[in-house]
Amino acid sequence: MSKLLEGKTALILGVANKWSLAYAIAQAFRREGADLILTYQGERQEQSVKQLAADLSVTRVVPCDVSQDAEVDRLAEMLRSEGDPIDAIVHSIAFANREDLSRPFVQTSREGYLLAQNVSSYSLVAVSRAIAPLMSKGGSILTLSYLGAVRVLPNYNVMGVAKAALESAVRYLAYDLGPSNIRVNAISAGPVKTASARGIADFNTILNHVAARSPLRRNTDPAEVADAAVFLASDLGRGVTGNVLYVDSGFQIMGL
Ligand code: IMJ
Repeated sequence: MSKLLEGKTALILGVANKWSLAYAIAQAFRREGADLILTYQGERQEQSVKQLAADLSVTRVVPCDVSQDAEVDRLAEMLRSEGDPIDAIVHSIAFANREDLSRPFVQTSREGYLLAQNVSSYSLVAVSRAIAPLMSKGGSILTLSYLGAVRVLPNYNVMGVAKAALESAVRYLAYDLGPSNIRVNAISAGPVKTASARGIADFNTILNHVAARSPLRRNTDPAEVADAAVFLASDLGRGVTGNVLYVDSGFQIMGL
């Protein structure tokens, strides 16, 4: 079978290290023949993301702090000047203050709430608005969510509210961009031990719980998330927009 993303160019935001879901997605997109552009946030990540890009034979690596409109605009301008249409965007970015992921949610400050919304939810709107004009052949925008958007998961707190807004933004963006044949979806991944899970209280307990109770009786492998991302970015996903696809060993269907 021919490669699913041959001839397509994808922008991937959120590769931080080799455990990142965005990195697994980048690997799968390369396997399927896509050209990639990776972004990183700040100088602290520059060298490590450039090394990962080299490992993927990706030459285009651009800084972009998605909380800064000017940086999002600069990214779009750079892509526009290269002239290549963009076919896919993968948004795999979230941030909340660490204290807000451990104290009771009711104690969330206005500042902490807005920070989580800004980086984890509004950034999808900002990136979509800036890059959609470059998706001249239509395209696929994908973001990453988590079950905490729709259920209460202890400690997920302000991130759950941000992911709820993110999933709603997926639907409104899908409606707005549908006439341009740009599809917008989320993958809600089961828990994976990435840098985003580091230091989260009882994370191993959560992994063990999912492995014991989910229909597939195991945890989510980043490669499974990545293959679903390939589907959504490819022509195979052409009828799917505004959706949240659970790639979670089936855990989400369980009551008790
Ligand atoms: C995060 C917090 C609490 C429970 C959690 C998570 N579970 C999972 C995560 C069960 C799977 C990871 N996740 C889905 C996230 O969206 C994490 C976001 C995040 C993580 C951190 C840690 C370091 C920090 N800020 C963060 N902001 C967002 O300082």
